[in-house]
Amino acid sequence: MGLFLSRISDAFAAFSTTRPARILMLGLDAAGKTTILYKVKLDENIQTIPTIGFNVETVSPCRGVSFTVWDVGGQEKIRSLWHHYFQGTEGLIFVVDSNDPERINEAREELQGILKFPGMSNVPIVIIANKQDLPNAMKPSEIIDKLGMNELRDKHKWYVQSACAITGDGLIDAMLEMANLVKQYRKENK
Ligand SMILES: Nc1nc2c(ncn2[C@@H]2O[C@H](COP(=O)(O)OP(=O)(O)OP(=O)(O)O)[C@@H](O)[C@H]2O)c(=O)[nH]1
Ligand SMILES: [Mg+2]
Repeated sequence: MGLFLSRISDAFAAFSTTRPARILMLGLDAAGKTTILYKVKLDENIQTIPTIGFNVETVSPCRGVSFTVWDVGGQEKIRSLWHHYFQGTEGLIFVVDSNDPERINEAREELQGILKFPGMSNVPIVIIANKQDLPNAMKPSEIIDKLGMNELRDKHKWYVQSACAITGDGLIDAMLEMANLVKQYRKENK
């Protein structure tokens, strides 16, 4: 079986008989979270406005996989509300604007802050390195380094996926990777 097919069938086995996984999608304002949510849900590019509260949608990125994705606004003044969404989270999608090197340290601090909360201390993480269509976008390897991902290896399974929410490139791969990580997380935390 090809790698792609085997990943899909693993994901299928994880969710076909179980409840949707609760996935929390966070990241700095304008990283592209809401654009990603509706591209995956509707395969449409919607005109977004900054999210003040949250959006929640059930998405099925492939047959047999079902996620309840919570997309919470990332503006600085409302990041203090993020923790209200942590309980029961089985996977964190952290979206980064790869074209915003000035704020990559801020993204790192926010990510590290999230992971300090007890309920989030071992959740699997998929980093979406978004906006790869822009010419100066940082490459995934640079983002791994700047976010300090290698220091998280003891506690978290993680994966970094480059993506463009406008075309949809990389989004399904990110969701399938999340499905596989959630499957392992559920097994280990039964
Ligand atoms: N060029 C490019 N622009 C993108 C991409 N993804 C999102 N955008 C744009 O980035 C802007 C912000 O996107 P949103 O999806 O609203 O960002 P958000 O993370 O939900 O922001 P908050 O709700 O404030 O937390 C919008 O103008 C999007 O069209 C991408 O991959 N490439
Ligand atoms: Mg938003």
